[in-house]
Amino acid sequence: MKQVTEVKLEDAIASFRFQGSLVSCETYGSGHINDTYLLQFDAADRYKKVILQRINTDVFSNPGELMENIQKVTAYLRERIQENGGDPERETLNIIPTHEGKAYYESADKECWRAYQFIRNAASYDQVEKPEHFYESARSFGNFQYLLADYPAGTLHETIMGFHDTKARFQMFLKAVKEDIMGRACKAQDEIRFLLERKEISDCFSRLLSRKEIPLRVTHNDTKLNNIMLDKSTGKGICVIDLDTVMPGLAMNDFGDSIRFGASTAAEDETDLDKVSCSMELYELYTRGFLEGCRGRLTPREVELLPMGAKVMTYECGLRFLTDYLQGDTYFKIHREHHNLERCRTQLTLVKDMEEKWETMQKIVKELSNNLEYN
Ligand code: ADP
Ligand code: GN1
Ligand code: MG
Repeated sequence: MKQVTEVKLEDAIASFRFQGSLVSCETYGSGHINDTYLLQFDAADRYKKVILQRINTDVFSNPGELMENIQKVTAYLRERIQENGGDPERETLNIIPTHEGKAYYESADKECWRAYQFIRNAASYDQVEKPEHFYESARSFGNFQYLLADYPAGTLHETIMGFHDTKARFQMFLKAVKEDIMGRACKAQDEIRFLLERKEISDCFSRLLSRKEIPLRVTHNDTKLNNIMLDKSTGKGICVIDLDTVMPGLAMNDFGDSIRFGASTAAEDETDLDKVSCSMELYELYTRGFLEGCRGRLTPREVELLPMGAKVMTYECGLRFLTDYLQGDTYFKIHREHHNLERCRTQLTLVKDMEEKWETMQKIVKELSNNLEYN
């Protein structure tokens, strides 16, 4: 992606129906994909703070379809939230239109921008600071499944083809190793071997899908802890954000991606691997919250496969970080030279740890699902 210049930013800001005059504009958040800005206006109205994002069009090649998905899903969520007596201004994303009434702005040089109302008095976390936060994120992601359970998944666009097709990701990884365009494969021999030895993890869900043992649902597909806003006063999960990857997917992957990120005892890019493990306390807490949030909408087979979702998503993320490292860091934003290799290493450490804790992980899901009144 090209750099955002001040001129581009000003042009984007001038294109939306913001009210008041701009007081400040700063880069915001720690996402790996889009460029996010927090804007402040001095108007005494509800758009006082605004989130402005440049959509990464290298990653999302069809921003029109992407925003159509987000418009449809947020409109649907708005109705469900209202029916349940909630506050749609805080409990789902609210798009601020352009002056022309469009959901996003496309500049002359084809850069795409969108804006959301800022969710007040809420925070997102890059790591679990309090276990309750993780539990709350689980309830919110589970509730997201619950609210969207009857949404016709086939009507949504696939914003990234084969996003969680782990089998296809494995093939891309093999290609990257073979081509080794940066000459970096020699630095990642152990990691490459680790992934090759566990190829069967990459096949698991595609096999079950083809046998129709598991359903395709509307899923979030990027269920990192920092994609949930928690109320600063009550600590309650209020809103699921970062809806770019909402599309047909697997419930186990939504569960699994949260575990991969949030149940880890260390940051995704921790370099001291002794600090990295999958906390069974956090895993149990998340499982409880997720099952409660889903309120019985998962099939018994899906519930049984939740631990597998954690392993698959962690393995897949390791594959993706390493593939990007081998291909010259063109996908994930990096902040130091071997960042993607370091990220890959934490993921593989987690996979190994999950293998060692496998029986416990299965037991926890079994016991909680037997005990919960919904399952
Ligand atoms: P990315 O795809 O790069 O991860 P996100 O959409 O997750 O981008 O946004 C990055 C961060 O910006 C989030 O983690 C969150 O802290 C903040 N953020 C995003 N949308 C909102 C919003 N509507 N209100 C308040 N904060 C937001
Ligand atoms: C990216 O955008 P962000 O930072 O929430 C990525 C996820 C990865 C994650 C790893 C669209 O998420 O798939 O799991 O980084 N999003 C996309 O941290 O590729
Ligand atoms: Mg995000």
